[in-house]
Amino acid sequence: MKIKKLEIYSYDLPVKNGPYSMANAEVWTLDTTLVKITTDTGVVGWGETCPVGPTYAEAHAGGARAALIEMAPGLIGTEVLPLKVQRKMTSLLNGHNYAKAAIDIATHDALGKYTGLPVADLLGGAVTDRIPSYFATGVGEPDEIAKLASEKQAEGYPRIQIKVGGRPIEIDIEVITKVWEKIEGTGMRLAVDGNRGWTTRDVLRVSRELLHIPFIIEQPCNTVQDLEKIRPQVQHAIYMDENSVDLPTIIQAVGRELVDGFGMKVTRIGGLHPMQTVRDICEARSLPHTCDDAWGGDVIASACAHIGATVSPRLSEGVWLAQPYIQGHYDVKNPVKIDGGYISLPTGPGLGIDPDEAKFGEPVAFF
Ligand code: 0XW
Ligand code: MG
Repeated sequence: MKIKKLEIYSYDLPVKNGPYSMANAEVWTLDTTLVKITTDTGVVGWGETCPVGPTYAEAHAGGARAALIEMAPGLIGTEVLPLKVQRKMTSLLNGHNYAKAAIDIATHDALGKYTGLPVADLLGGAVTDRIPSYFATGVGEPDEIAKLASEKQAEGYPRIQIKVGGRPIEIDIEVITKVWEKIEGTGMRLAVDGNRGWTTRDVLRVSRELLHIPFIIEQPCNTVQDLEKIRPQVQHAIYMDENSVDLPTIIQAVGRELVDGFGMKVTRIGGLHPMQTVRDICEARSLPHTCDDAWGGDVIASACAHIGATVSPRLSEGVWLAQPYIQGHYDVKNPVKIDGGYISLPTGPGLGIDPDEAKFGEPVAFF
């Protein structure tokens, strides 16, 4: 089975109750990019990539489409097999993993539909059909975030991630303290995510003053060098998120014991094929990790659910979906959503969803 046609769509995803704020980014609306590949067998596959605005990572929506347009002509005729498609993409464009992810996801979807297998089976096999999620708050006032934490705990979420950074550190210390007062003893796990916004000085102070609270610190500072500097000085576990841009960086971080886990995004690493490698490296070293969306709709959400379902339960930090923050679904019959803090694995071959492509209008480019 070979790629016969490739269509690229741009779609404005409506964000509910915006803006969603992080230390270095505010999300009001989202420009997502969808890819549809049609094969010479008639089977189609869908992929998606949705950078969280232009300042969250080294990625933006226009860049995703430009990279896809660069690669598309060379991809026509490629066999619909994940490794072959990845190697072909490498031969056509250096870097731009977040754009390559959309093609990789569409490849898995088409291959699953062709073989009759769910994507989770192509990735080694699901260990659950009820995947834990986690709720991520925005940067907010301490009382407001503590109330939200209580509500999400009552809803059934096994984990909460609170956002910090970009404001006086005293407020961040207060928010962590107040959230813990609400969830202590409930079993809900706590992650504190700086999204690169803290200085190393801030991390040292937070960890020292809140030694009694068992949270993990996610991507507190901007660079790998910052993580190296704080690592021997803090007692809290540290996860890498935005710095884990490619497999060599991850291999180095794991080998040098720089971090205790990862906040991982399927799109940042280049799709489900490299994400599988991340999962296996983490399993070999007993490192917990997430399998996240970088926002987006049902296509990327389903891709994250499928890989998330294959993660060993003791290492699964959950699958984050943008769904609680966005309006509507591409597949209204089988939407991918979080219910009581967990996601049901879509059933059926491939990604298990059937996007209503009328929503996306005319493609912005086709090959
Ligand atoms: C909570 N997330 C997975 C969603 C936002 O895009 C950022 C992110 C994170 O952990 O940084
Ligand atoms: Mg993060």
